[in-house]
Amino acid sequence: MENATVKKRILSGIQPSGRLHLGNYLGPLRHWPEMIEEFDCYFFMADLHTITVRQNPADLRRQTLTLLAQYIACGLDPEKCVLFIQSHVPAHSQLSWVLNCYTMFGELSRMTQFKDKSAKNADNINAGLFTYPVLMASDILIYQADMVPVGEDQRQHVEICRDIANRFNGIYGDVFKVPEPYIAKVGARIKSLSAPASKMSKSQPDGCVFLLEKPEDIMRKFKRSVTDSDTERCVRYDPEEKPGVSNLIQIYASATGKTFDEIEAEFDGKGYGVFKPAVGEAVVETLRPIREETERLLADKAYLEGVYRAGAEKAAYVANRTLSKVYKKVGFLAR
Ligand code: ATP
Ligand code: LTN
Repeated sequence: MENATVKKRILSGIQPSGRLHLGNYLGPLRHWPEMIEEFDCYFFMADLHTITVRQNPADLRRQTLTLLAQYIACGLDPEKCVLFIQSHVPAHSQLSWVLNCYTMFGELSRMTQFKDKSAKNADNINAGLFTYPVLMASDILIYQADMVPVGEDQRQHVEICRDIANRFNGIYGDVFKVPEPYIAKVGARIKSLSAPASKMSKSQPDGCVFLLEKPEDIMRKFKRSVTDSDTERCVRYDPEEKPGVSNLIQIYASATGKTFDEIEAEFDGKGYGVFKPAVGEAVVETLRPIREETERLLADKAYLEGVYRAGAEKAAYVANRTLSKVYKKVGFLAR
């Protein structure tokens, strides 16, 4: 048995669709390294998902390798978890076709991300954008994952994955493990620094802090960050009345491990002019070792190739077992 140690299995991925930002880091990625000691972990670069929006091929290749280097730089030791590139394991796409036939048009039409992304890409509402959640369900179910650590915006995708798994299991018996989302309490929805009503996202670069950004640029973004127009001007966590300040408190809490109460006490009577650069400094110091290690790893392409080749092999072994079981259940004749 490949999973003789009854460790629970964790799986997650991020699209190599651009530069990794502080939301991606503080939401899901920061929590992954803690998991590799205790669980059987699979983390991948979701390149298949990325082409639902048109990409420049050379950029996509570079971004995929950079994302792998960043995974490792954040603490994902390839000796302790499986790191791979989604398109290197064809079983994801193969399962996805099967699960497309067990997913309803109506349920895909209701997905928030589909509605948002089709509004943003009105000239390219392709079928891949529509069936994106089925591919994501396949990513998860093919590894029989127990838990999926993601940011809050991915909760609905894990829910539909559970629905698809339950539907399939209802017809064919217990083929798939039904996964749980794992969404951190602090940091699961980091907001834009320039528009704290919306989530931090690479499509709004001025309010977005990128992991590989220079310290001076990060500091500038924090110093200019939008705080709230209330007269109180104090550092207090209140997401309704003070969304800008509350977002900075969340970021500071995630970067330093301090509680909201400790942060309020630390900046009591000090005002935003002291608070904003302090958050910037904390982020710069958190990201510095990650940036330096990413740059070092990117200079060693042979090492990175070795990591993703070995990862694909381990991942494919597990994935193909589930795929064979599914093919058998639905009635495909064995070769
Ligand atoms: P886009 O900018 O196109 O919306 P993205 O930045 O959200 O993309 P994804 O690849 O979709 O990037 O997300 C990768 C992971 O980061 C997911 O688990 C997602 O939930 C999480 N994530 C993304 N943005 C944030 C955010 N602002 N706060 C917390 N987690 C986030
Ligand atoms: N849709 C995810 C990326 C993703 C993913 C997955 C996350 C693709 N497949 C499987 C967890 C499990 C996103 O972050 N946009």
